[in-house]
Amino acid sequence: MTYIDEFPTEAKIIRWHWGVAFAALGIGGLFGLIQALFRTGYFRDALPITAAEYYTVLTAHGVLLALVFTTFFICGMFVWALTRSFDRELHDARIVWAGFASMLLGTVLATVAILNGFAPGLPFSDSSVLYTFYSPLKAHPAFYIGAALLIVGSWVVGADYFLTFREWRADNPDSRIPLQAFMVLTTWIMWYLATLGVAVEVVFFLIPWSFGWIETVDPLLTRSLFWFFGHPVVYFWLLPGYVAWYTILPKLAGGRLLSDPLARVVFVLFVLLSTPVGFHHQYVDPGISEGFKAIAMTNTMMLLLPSFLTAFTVVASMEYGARRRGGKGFLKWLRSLPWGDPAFAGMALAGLMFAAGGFSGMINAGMNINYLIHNTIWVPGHFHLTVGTAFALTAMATTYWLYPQLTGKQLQHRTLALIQPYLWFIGMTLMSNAMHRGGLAGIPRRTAEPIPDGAGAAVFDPVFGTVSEIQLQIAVGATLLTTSLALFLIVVTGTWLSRPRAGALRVNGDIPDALSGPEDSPRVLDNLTLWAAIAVLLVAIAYGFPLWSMVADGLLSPGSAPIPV
Ligand code: CU1
Repeated sequence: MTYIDEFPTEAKIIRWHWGVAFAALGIGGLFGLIQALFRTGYFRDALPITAAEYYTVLTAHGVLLALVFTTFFICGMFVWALTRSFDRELHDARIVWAGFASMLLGTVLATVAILNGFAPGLPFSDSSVLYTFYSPLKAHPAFYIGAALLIVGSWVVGADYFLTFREWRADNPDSRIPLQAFMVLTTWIMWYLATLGVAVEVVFFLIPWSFGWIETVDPLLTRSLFWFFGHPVVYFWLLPGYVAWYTILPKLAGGRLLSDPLARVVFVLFVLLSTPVGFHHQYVDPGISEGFKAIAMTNTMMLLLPSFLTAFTVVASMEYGARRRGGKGFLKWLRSLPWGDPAFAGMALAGLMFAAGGFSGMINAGMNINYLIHNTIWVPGHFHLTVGTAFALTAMATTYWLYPQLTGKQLQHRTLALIQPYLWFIGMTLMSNAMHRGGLAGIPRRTAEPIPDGAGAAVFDPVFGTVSEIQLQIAVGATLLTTSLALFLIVVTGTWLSRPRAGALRVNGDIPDALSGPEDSPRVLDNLTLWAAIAVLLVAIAYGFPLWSMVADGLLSPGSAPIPV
């Protein structure tokens, strides 16, 4: 049975979520190309934007891709993972539709507010505050209300996940939570905890401030509340990628997941450690004690553990699949993997790039080495490997496999679908590598101006390459990435518009059991309340005192109390 036959309502819900996600992906991706060409100086004069509008384009790119595309894609994908693994319908589909409506309204409001930046004077203009929206940059209230509706909508969707879980639990009091459902629920526990920070920032400070109801806000406090959310949001992006790598990828490789218990441990570690780390984005902020920055650094480094466990488990599962397909040798088995399958190739290449992103992430997280790259183009170089590839490319690969099951249609333009992940891989290698090198040489992030050729030549050459070489690689990389994105959208649109084929050509959506199943792990792993409680406790330890010291001198005080030595 294909998913759509068994769960027609849910399949429709997912298609709508993904429709919005892919529209955001197309528009946001195009803005990315404009931005890359403008700031590297290629066709700068031919592009229809000014230096001021660069920040409108930058904000739209970040919001549409990092916040809108991700959230809609994930909310939809998790409906599939939950209902498939529970083998039951949603508790109440209307709840998810209500969440979807809220997210869509929020997206429209925020996008209009951002795009009005092209026409100063329109009622909603002046919202080029970037996707990291903290004070002192101030947007129109419509932007903040839009952001709030997007987040609240995702909470509502998640509520239905938990209601579905409760219903399933009542019918299966002694069963272990199926792995995919476990992953969905733990990710959402983390999401509820993480979004509290940004919700407080937006609802209590930024919205009243942008309406003029309060005159000042404390920039340090609102930044800290943003980054309370701003780090765990990267795991909100990453964990759905892990869901695909743990559950779909081993099957595509021709094998089975090596260990279900290890996968559970990984997700529990993310619940515990994702949030009490946000201060690693604020190493250069005054007003936060070094000790609390050091705690954040330690927790961040601990987060490497679940990612290393994932690398081990996923690669081992792929090797198992390759050997079952006849692969031999120490590394020769790699050749037996199905590199001609776009879904497999996309996920495997995304995983490979994520390893590189993990290494540059360690440098971001190191308290002293971070100073070298802070606010440089290294940082977007890093997160284009993580959210921009580990998540985005995995999402596209997942679509190649899952979309036919949601529509009863056959994937169209298979050749284009196969070229797409490789093109993404090449484009991202060029762009991200050049951004990392440029950042090391001191090129700042968030600037509209290209670096003049020859500037700081002594710093660049020969270690980092010349400025013009770095800018060229960024421009070529961004062009290849946008081409790859266009291929993806052609494949999906072509599939969407094609006629359904009865029976035959359908994808087998079953997911084989793990080699080592849940029965090999202690039951306490499934105690979601316990892990949520410990996570809250860790957040209280990491954030309680610093946040208290920020509000002790007055909630809206723009200054910060000096730290006693
Ligand atoms: Cu972070």
